[in-house]
Amino acid sequence: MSPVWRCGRFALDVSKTLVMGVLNVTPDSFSDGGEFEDPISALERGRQMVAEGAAIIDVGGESTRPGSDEVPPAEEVTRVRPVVAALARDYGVPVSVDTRHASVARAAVEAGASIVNDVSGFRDPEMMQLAAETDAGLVIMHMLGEPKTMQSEPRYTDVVGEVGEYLLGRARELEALGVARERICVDPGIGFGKTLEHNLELLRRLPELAELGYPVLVGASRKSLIGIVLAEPDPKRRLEGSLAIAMWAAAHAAAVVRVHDVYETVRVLRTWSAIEGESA
Ligand code: HH2
Repeated sequence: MSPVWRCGRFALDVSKTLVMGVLNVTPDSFSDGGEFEDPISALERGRQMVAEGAAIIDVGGESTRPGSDEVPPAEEVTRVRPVVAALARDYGVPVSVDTRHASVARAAVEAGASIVNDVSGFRDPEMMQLAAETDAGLVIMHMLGEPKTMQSEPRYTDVVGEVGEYLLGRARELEALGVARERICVDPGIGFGKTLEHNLELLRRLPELAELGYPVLVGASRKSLIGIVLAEPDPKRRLEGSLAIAMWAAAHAAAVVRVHDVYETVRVLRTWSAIEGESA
């Protein structure tokens, strides 16, 4: 039987890597801030990503780039709710809400979101409670500290071991609250309180995270680790690095890749999948 990630009314087949398209309805996201801030351009971008082959659309109303300030939850709700509602109603793909705030997650799920993607890894008890009360899919992401300060000298003894332990611990806590195991997906949080070497090691040893027994999501698209490797300061010029990581992740057991450049990623993964011998 194919592995499944249960997200509300959707049962996603994660035997083949799925593409999650990023839709930031923010003025200040690190690579697409301000581009999709108004609901009309956000919906058009959502429609385009679905047409390009995105299996999930991830809507975010707060930038969590290094150094960012927290957005008041009421403002975040105003940004994400209309976009989540329209995408969920019109496009037939699961919509995910990228938030650290329980009130935002609740409003989004009520508006039709099928996934709660929490970059703070369900560290807020209210988020845990919300997870238990809904049937949404859940992304538990690892982040060391807070966006404001997470990149100031992050330290680990064994980054893969520590990240894996955190993710497993949180998954077990959610399960103890009654969350079905099949609803949980884990994410090492590339760039969230990690140096270049930490990020590369997490990618290199991705199969160890897959061995935790949950689908693994990788979000490295346009991130600064690529900027360092390619000496490319402009996030929009990091496509090749983003594609290389998406392909690496797909080849090393990632269930989902979270990307800005859906069209190119889908085509790379389709080609990869043809080599593997599956129907693309
Ligand atoms: N990365 C970002 C935001 N949300 N969610 C998951 N699960 N994994 C990630 O790696 C991840 C995430 C940061 O990227 P982006 O949304 O493009 O930028 P910003 O936080 O500036 O809006």
